[in-house]
Amino acid sequence: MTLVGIIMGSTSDWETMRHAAETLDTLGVSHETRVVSAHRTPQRLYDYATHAADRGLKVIIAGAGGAAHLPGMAAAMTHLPVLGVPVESKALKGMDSLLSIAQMPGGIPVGTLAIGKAGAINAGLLAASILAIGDEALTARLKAWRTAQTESVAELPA
Ligand code: RP5
Repeated sequence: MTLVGIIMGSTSDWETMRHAAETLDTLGVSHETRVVSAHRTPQRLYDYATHAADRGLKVIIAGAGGAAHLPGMAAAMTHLPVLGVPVESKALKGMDSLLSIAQMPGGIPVGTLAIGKAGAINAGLLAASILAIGDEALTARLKAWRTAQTESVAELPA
């Protein structure tokens, strides 16, 4: 069963959002990817968000750049946790995306990550942490990933 849905507003977001997918691949978490634009394909967004839980998805990762209402609109239509990734926009370097995704009025939360690649990687890690609550094997893989990261840090700068 697919556990994580990764949605994004445009194919141009994939260069950022692929890091969420690759992180989930590394941790052995099943996921799917879809281009779902809030303003260009609103019906696709409605169908995806309203059926996500019924289809067995547990977490949604939503990335968007310009007009970054996608994560908030998805969150409005599902009770599943939605993790938002602000994609770096051309005009404002992603600050507009960050503020739009983070500043949800109280009532509909979007767990907002950092702008760009770091945010996409952390969205994958956070989705895995959420799923690991009920999954001992995934917990072990997540801990091993962190141990490997720790061991990869050199003691000397050069
Ligand atoms: C948003 O506008 C997308 O999330 C993307 O970040 C941005 C630009 O989209 P394209 O014009 O590259 O399709 O909807």
